[in-house]
Amino acid sequence: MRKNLAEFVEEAKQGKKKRVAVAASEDKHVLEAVRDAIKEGIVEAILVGSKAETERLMSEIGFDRSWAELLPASDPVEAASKAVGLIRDKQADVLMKGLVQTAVLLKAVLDKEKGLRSGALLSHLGLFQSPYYHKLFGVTDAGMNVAPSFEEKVSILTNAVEMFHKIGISMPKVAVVAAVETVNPKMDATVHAALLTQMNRRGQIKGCIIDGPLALDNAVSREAAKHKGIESEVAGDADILLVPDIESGNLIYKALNFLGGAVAAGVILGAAAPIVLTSRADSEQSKHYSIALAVALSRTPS
Ligand code: COD
Repeated sequence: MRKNLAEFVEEAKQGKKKRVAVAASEDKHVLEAVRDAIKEGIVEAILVGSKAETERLMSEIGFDRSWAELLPASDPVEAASKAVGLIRDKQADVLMKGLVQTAVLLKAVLDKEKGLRSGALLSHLGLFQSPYYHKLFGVTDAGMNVAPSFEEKVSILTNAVEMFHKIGISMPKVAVVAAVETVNPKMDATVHAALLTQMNRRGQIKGCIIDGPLALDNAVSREAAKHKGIESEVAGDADILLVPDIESGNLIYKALNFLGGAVAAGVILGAAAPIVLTSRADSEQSKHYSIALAVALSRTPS
């Protein structure tokens, strides 16, 4: 059971280097994270973006120009398209978001002809390390699917469970979180949670243990669950929190980072290659861990 995201860095050091293509590389935190990953021997990098600004930032942070390949792009849209192209042409293994809006990068990824669709729904997962929890846990989807339908939640959950299998958790516990822990027909999130739980019990969704609806406190604290009289294998020991929508997910994500002393690695799952997707405000450390996680995932293709 992993407790620290740094374990992915140590593991990545043991294997073969992967190539990262950065879309819109003119971002200081992103360049610092890539610089560190290069120094550690985890990755090689192709930096796609404004050449002048990327070179200026590289010299500011002690990132030797000879350590990475630079591919000029005139704006973030072109940078996203070129970086995606590098993955499609198998010149890179991992895509990373730089100074480009999430939606712009994701549109390039979803492009029907030139994108990285695999047939699956793409979704975001933030893998968190919190000082108040006994193991790493995932929050999904806090970054891509805005208001997922029930069917889309099944796909988001499947992506997350497959990712946990890849990182060595064979039977992850999934808490489908909502505002309350009882089913209220007026709250779709609670109805969806109950359906997912029953589908899991009947063997329609395998490879994980699902319980929900659970309020966030019941999902992460056995005491809180006991207090409410909830008997659940998942309560207090969840590996994955499946959230109702991007708003609730993003609020959990930011609250953990800015008020909860947590750090996260963020990736998009379900595409032809892992995509490092952290928010601009995330720390250099978070971007660094995200690269290491993406490297781990690219070593174990589905
Ligand atoms: N997986 C696979 N295919 C998808 C997905 C997905 N998650 N989302 C859309 N598609 C396909 C659709 O089936 C369709 O064929 C095509 O892509 C376009 O679909 P639209 O019109 O619904 O999607 P877009 O291009 O308008 O928007 C897709 C985004 C991912 C850009 C959009 O959902 C978005 O802006 N998400 C939020 C991103 C964001 O701002 N995150 C920051 C929060 S931190």
